[in-house]
Amino acid sequence: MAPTRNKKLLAWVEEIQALCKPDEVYWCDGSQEEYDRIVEGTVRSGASVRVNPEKRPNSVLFRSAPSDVARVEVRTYIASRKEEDAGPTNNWMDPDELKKTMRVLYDGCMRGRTLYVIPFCMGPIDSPISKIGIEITDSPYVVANMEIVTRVGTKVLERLGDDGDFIPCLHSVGAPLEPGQKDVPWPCAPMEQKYISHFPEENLIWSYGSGYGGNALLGKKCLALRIASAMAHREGWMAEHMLILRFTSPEGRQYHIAGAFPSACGKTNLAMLQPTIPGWKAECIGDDIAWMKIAPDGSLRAINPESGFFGVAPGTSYKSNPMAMESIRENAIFTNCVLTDDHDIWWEGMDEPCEHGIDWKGREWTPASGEPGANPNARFTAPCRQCPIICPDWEAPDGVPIDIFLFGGRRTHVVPLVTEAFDWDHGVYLAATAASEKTAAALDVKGTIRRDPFAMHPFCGYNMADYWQHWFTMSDRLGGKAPKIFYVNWFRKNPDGRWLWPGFGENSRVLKWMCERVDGKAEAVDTPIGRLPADGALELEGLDVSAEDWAELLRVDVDAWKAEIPEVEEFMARFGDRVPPRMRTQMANARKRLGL
Ligand code: O2Y
Ligand code: MN
Repeated sequence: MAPTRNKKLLAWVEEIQALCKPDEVYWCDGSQEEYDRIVEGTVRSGASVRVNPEKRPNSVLFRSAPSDVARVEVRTYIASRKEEDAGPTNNWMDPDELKKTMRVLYDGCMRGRTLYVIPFCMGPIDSPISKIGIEITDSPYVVANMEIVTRVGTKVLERLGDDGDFIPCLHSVGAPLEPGQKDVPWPCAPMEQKYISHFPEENLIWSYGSGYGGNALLGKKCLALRIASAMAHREGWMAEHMLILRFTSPEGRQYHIAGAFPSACGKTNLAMLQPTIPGWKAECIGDDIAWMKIAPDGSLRAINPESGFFGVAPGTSYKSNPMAMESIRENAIFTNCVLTDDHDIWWEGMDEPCEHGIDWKGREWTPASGEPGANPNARFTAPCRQCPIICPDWEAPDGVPIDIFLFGGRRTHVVPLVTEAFDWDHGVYLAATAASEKTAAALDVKGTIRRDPFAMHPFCGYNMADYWQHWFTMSDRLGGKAPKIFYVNWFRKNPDGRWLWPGFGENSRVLKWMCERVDGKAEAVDTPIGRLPADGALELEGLDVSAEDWAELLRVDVDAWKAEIPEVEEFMARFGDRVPPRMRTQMANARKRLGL
């Protein structure tokens, strides 16, 4: 029997059951017993392998189909009534047409499978900022992951009550089973049948054909960013692709920083930063998404809507991110990693080499195999509570007050280590023109540099130009309580291709300068692109960075910036007359300051 009397929910589950025709329906209660049972089921069916419990208790490894390893942006749709409301950065389809196409696919798609109903809450159960979603899926992998990255089960149905509203999220791997047909370890549909569809005007998500990450764990990118960004635009709050961290000075002053970086740019590493500067402390609140609302006192308060990390595995090590490594010591799900001979997991960039194992495609692997053992977008899923530096307030229902917005990207040239925006509008321009070099998180992005405004290019559920206007409007409402805006680039190289900045814990030096700027305690100099640290203002003591490298890290190559202007303007032109007048003013100011 269904564990709810919520009429909308009961009617929706009945409708989807009739459409998808599963063998059975299961309502998730979110208990540990349930998680263990579902994971054990995947081990027994051959969908996952248990990791050596003596090394990593209660953890499993999944290997996906080789064609289903990342978000697929070409198959991701924003289906608003008018095409211009989706804007040029989104794939658009008419909602009726898209539903017609997808209904045919959904018809009978869960035959031979169980339909799981996952009631989930994005944000702490007791937070006024949180939202409830219900994911229907036929994938036990999705159930197990959702139980880590969101709050699931009975407590959510209690908050929902008999009349509460929720965001329906329908997911199927798109691989029905004929009677007697044996399942494969990772069922999914061919690329041309995959659809990751969003209906922002009716707060609805339909995903079909992929079982992987952002395509399938619908609370994450689909709800908490694409649908939530459209809701936030309508309702006057913010849903952002941002980490949240607390940075505390030796005197005990707390600063809260929200930072947006494109996928796979070291966001999780920064969220779990261990400062090298004496006396400063960093605590993680979230590594991927921030929801922010203006509080009655006028401050902007942020929550992490998630309860778990879904981090990029390759490159994560005790050297690059010891806190992430500690977070995955137990109760973790691994996807597309190497299984070592002693049944632990491994990936490229881990501290110790691996001499032999089974690769992410299930084949014997050695370093001589000529291919990476782990997929470049291999992932770990682990509860936030397992991070040793999780902030004691990470689940505070009213969130934390944001002092600083940080934007950035991976740029080997041109962009200095840190730039402070002249003011909010200039900060919006810097964030809107942010760019990064290509990553592995999305399968289908071509070219080496991609403009990724606010790191929201793949995740803004409406016209990006209207999103910029929303940022301008928010500053009018925040007034003097608006956070300061900075832009960072940890990845600059010298002409010989050597990294100039050590990064990792040393990034704390840059954060300290920002905090001191907030308090008016550190000097900056004006340049044509923004304010940069004045000589001696950013603490470098004890750091092995030569004077020459430091000068290069902060060098403003006016000619290189000038050279980017036509491409920036071309990018902006794609949005036609939706570009906000305040953005046009910023574009004109940028030209003028460069002497164009
Ligand atoms: O490949 C995927 O489906 C996951 S993408 C992802 C996962 C966690 C955090 N961020 C991202 C992203 O693409 O920004
Ligand atoms: Mn992300």
